[in-house]
Amino acid sequence: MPDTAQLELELLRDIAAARDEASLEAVRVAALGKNGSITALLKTLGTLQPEERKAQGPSINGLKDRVNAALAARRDEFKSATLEARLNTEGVDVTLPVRETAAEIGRVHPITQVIDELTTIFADMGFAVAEGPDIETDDYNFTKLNFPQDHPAREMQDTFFFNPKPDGSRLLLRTHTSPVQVRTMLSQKPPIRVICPGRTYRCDSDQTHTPMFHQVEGVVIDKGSHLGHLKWILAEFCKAFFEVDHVNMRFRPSFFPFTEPSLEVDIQCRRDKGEIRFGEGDDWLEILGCGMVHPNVLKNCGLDPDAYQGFAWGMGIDRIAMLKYGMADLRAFFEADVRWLSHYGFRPLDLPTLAGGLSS
Ligand code: 2U9
Repeated sequence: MPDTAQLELELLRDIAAARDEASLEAVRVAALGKNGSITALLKTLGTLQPEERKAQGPSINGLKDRVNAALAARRDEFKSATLEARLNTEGVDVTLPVRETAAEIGRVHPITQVIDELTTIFADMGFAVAEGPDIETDDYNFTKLNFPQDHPAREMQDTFFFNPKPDGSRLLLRTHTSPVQVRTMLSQKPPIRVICPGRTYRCDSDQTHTPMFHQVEGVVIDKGSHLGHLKWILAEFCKAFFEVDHVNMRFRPSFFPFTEPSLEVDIQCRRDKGEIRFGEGDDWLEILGCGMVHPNVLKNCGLDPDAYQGFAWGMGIDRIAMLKYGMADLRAFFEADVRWLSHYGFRPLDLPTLAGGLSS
């Protein structure tokens, strides 16, 4: 009869002496592995007579169970010690500032911000936003807008044309967002109140012009719309956009093929050490053009000029963004410099609202 009690004593002592998981595993293999001491005893059971097996079986199996239990208990002790060590060394300083997530680090480009601000202001006055393609036909960009065939804007040096098609017609990159209003007037019945912000393109590049720039235009078509409505809308827009209680505006006669009469609008301002203040001062700053929609344009867009009249205006988004937020060079808008964007950009979660402030 094997001395299981002595073997158990030795194994329990080796288990208690194991200092880490690796040495504990060595004890397990020596006892319960393929050539282990307990495995060897279990193998002898099969060779014994039934009576002997009955006597030795419980003692050897009991030894195996107790050694397995001791191994598991020692393993748990190692796990607890490892956890304890980590808890002692890996402290969390809850006083550290919270790390910003990607959505908080990102910045909204000033042009996107200004488009959001414009949309908020005009939506409050009942305007919808209309969009259209950047690539346009000559007809929608020029002809329907009453540009004569020999108008200089139709020249290659002013407009980006695509190669002519076999029938001689040429597509182009829209030079203003006006074709969007043409499409709106052709597809909707008056009353119409839309603004059209978007990208526009002209062959021009210097400190104050880029070949791609942004415009917002607006149009109102109804039976009784007149210049008085236009003046009120523009004054309300300027006050809301420049976040001042009062603005003085000056309307000067001008000429555009698509409006008659046509006007250019200046707002009063004071230039003070590189800063501009609106609603005060002796200076005037041109900010937009406008007018009554030309009867030919109404006709070209399927409307009877004797029944309907409308007014429209247009302004450069990049320019009013520079005025409001004090950027000196237009080209920086399109250089994708993250340092510039982190300085001039806006927090994505601070959405402009009239109640909460447009730019706060
Ligand atoms: C339709 C009828 C009329 C849009 C208008 C202007 C005056 C204007 C310029 C301002 C600065 C463009 O970015 S800029 O160079 N625009 O002065 N735009 S009225 O008139 C329209 C448009 C569409 C069907």
